[in-house]
Amino acid sequence: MIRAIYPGSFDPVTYGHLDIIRRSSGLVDELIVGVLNNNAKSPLFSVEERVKMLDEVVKNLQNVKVVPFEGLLVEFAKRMDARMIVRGLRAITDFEYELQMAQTNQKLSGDLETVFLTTSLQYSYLSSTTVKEVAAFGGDISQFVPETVIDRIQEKIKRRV
Ligand code: COD
Repeated sequence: MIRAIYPGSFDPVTYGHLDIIRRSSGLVDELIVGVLNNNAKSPLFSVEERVKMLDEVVKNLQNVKVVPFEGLLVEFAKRMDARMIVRGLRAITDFEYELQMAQTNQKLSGDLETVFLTTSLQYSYLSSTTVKEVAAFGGDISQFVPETVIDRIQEKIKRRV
């Protein structure tokens, strides 16, 4: 039985994340999408909101579960009894951070492996940060995020102004 964790901020979930979730869930028995609860990062969405949006968009994937976590990823993986971490790689700029994180997690845990899926070409430019920026300036984000995210992001941005 292979249980993997796909951890992230998902602030908010984008089609790029969803693509990694779909593809990796086909490679393992169970995929846990781990949503970091870390207010130090000042997320646009609370962890409850991020989990809810993810739950809605993965509801058709039978072997995917969305679970919030706090603290170290290696501790979360231990609690979930998972020995594989899934991460997505876009450009070379992701690589340095991802390598450092994978090696740190391996050192801390001893047996946690990180598996990287390269981004699909059509999502290689996409990030939660750019989605928030486009939305803040009134741009169309419908090609970047699932429908459930669009209304919520616009509502948030209106309230922040
Ligand atoms: N195409 C493919 N992959 C993508 C795309 C895209 N368009 N967009 C994002 N991704 C990938 C990212 O590369 C990443 O692998 C994943 O999706 C999630 O992305 P984000 O931005 O939502 O999440 P991050 O990178 O902010 O998540 C960081 C963690 C929460 C995993 C990390 O901070 C963490 O583990 N924190 C817990 C504390 C800890 O253990 N720290 C020590 C580790 S060094």
